[in-house]
Amino acid sequence: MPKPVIITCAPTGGVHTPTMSPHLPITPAEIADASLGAAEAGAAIIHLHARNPETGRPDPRPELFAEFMKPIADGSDAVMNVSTGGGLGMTREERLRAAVATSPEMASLNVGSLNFGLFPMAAKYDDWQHDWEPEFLEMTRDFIFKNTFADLEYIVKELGQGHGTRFEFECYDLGHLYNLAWLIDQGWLEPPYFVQMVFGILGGVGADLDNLVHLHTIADRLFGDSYEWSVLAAGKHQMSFATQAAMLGGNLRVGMEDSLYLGPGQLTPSNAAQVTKIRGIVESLGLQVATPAEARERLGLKGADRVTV
Ligand code: KMH
Ligand code: ZN
Repeated sequence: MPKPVIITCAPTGGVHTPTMSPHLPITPAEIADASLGAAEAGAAIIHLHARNPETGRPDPRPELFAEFMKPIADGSDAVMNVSTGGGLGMTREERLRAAVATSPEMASLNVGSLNFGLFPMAAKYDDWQHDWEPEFLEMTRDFIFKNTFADLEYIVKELGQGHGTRFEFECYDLGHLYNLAWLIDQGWLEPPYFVQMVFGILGGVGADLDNLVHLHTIADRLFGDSYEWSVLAAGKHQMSFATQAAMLGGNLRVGMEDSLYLGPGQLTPSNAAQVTKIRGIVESLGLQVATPAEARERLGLKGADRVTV
């Protein structure tokens, strides 16, 4: 029997900006509603970022996370996964603040440095809601998303060993799988490892099915049966890559962090709509969707009762 598919939903992220969609969750109340809707639709894991409620800019303040994590915990049993990627341009300390404050079951860990080019999106809009939006996107023309070995060691020790938090290892290219293997070799991590393969970021590996198959082959070789794998693809590739991951026996991530669309040219009205769509595809393939309890067991999570909300 194939394993049930673990759906992660990332409802807002730090990539898109408010001008791009009127449906992008911004305030803590909106992020809480979006998360609860996604959980209700079938997401077992919710990958969380915060935004400034007035401007929509990615914001590291733990008090903002607390404002949506409490209602999510009260209203669902979904696993909360706190981003340590934050918003491009934040310091390492800023990126870690919310996870250190909340001690979550899961946190993202970006397993290598890369160019992270958002600037092509700036050309698509000319009537911005906020001045920071085009500046933020243009800044990425000369920006490296820094995740050095020192950063990785720091985060793994601080959050993993310090808080019992387990990681969504975000791998944007083949070398990142080897970076993760190196971290494991140091004895700093315990299996199972949850590898999130990321396709279609300008600076990372392209959204090409051959790449997905190759990364999966190499991950199998490096991590054997000690890992669970999941796939996300940015923009128009989101649904097709999520579908391909499910067909190949993997897990998947959707959400407005990675795509604002439900179909070609159609802005998604909500995160729940994306989860509902991919759930329908998964079930039509004869596969089941994992519950949060199943995800917790398979990923070896410490339990929602050990999160500070
Ligand atoms: N939007 C993803 C491609 C993080 O939060 O740590 C990047 C991401 C990073 O999810
Ligand atoms: Zn994220």
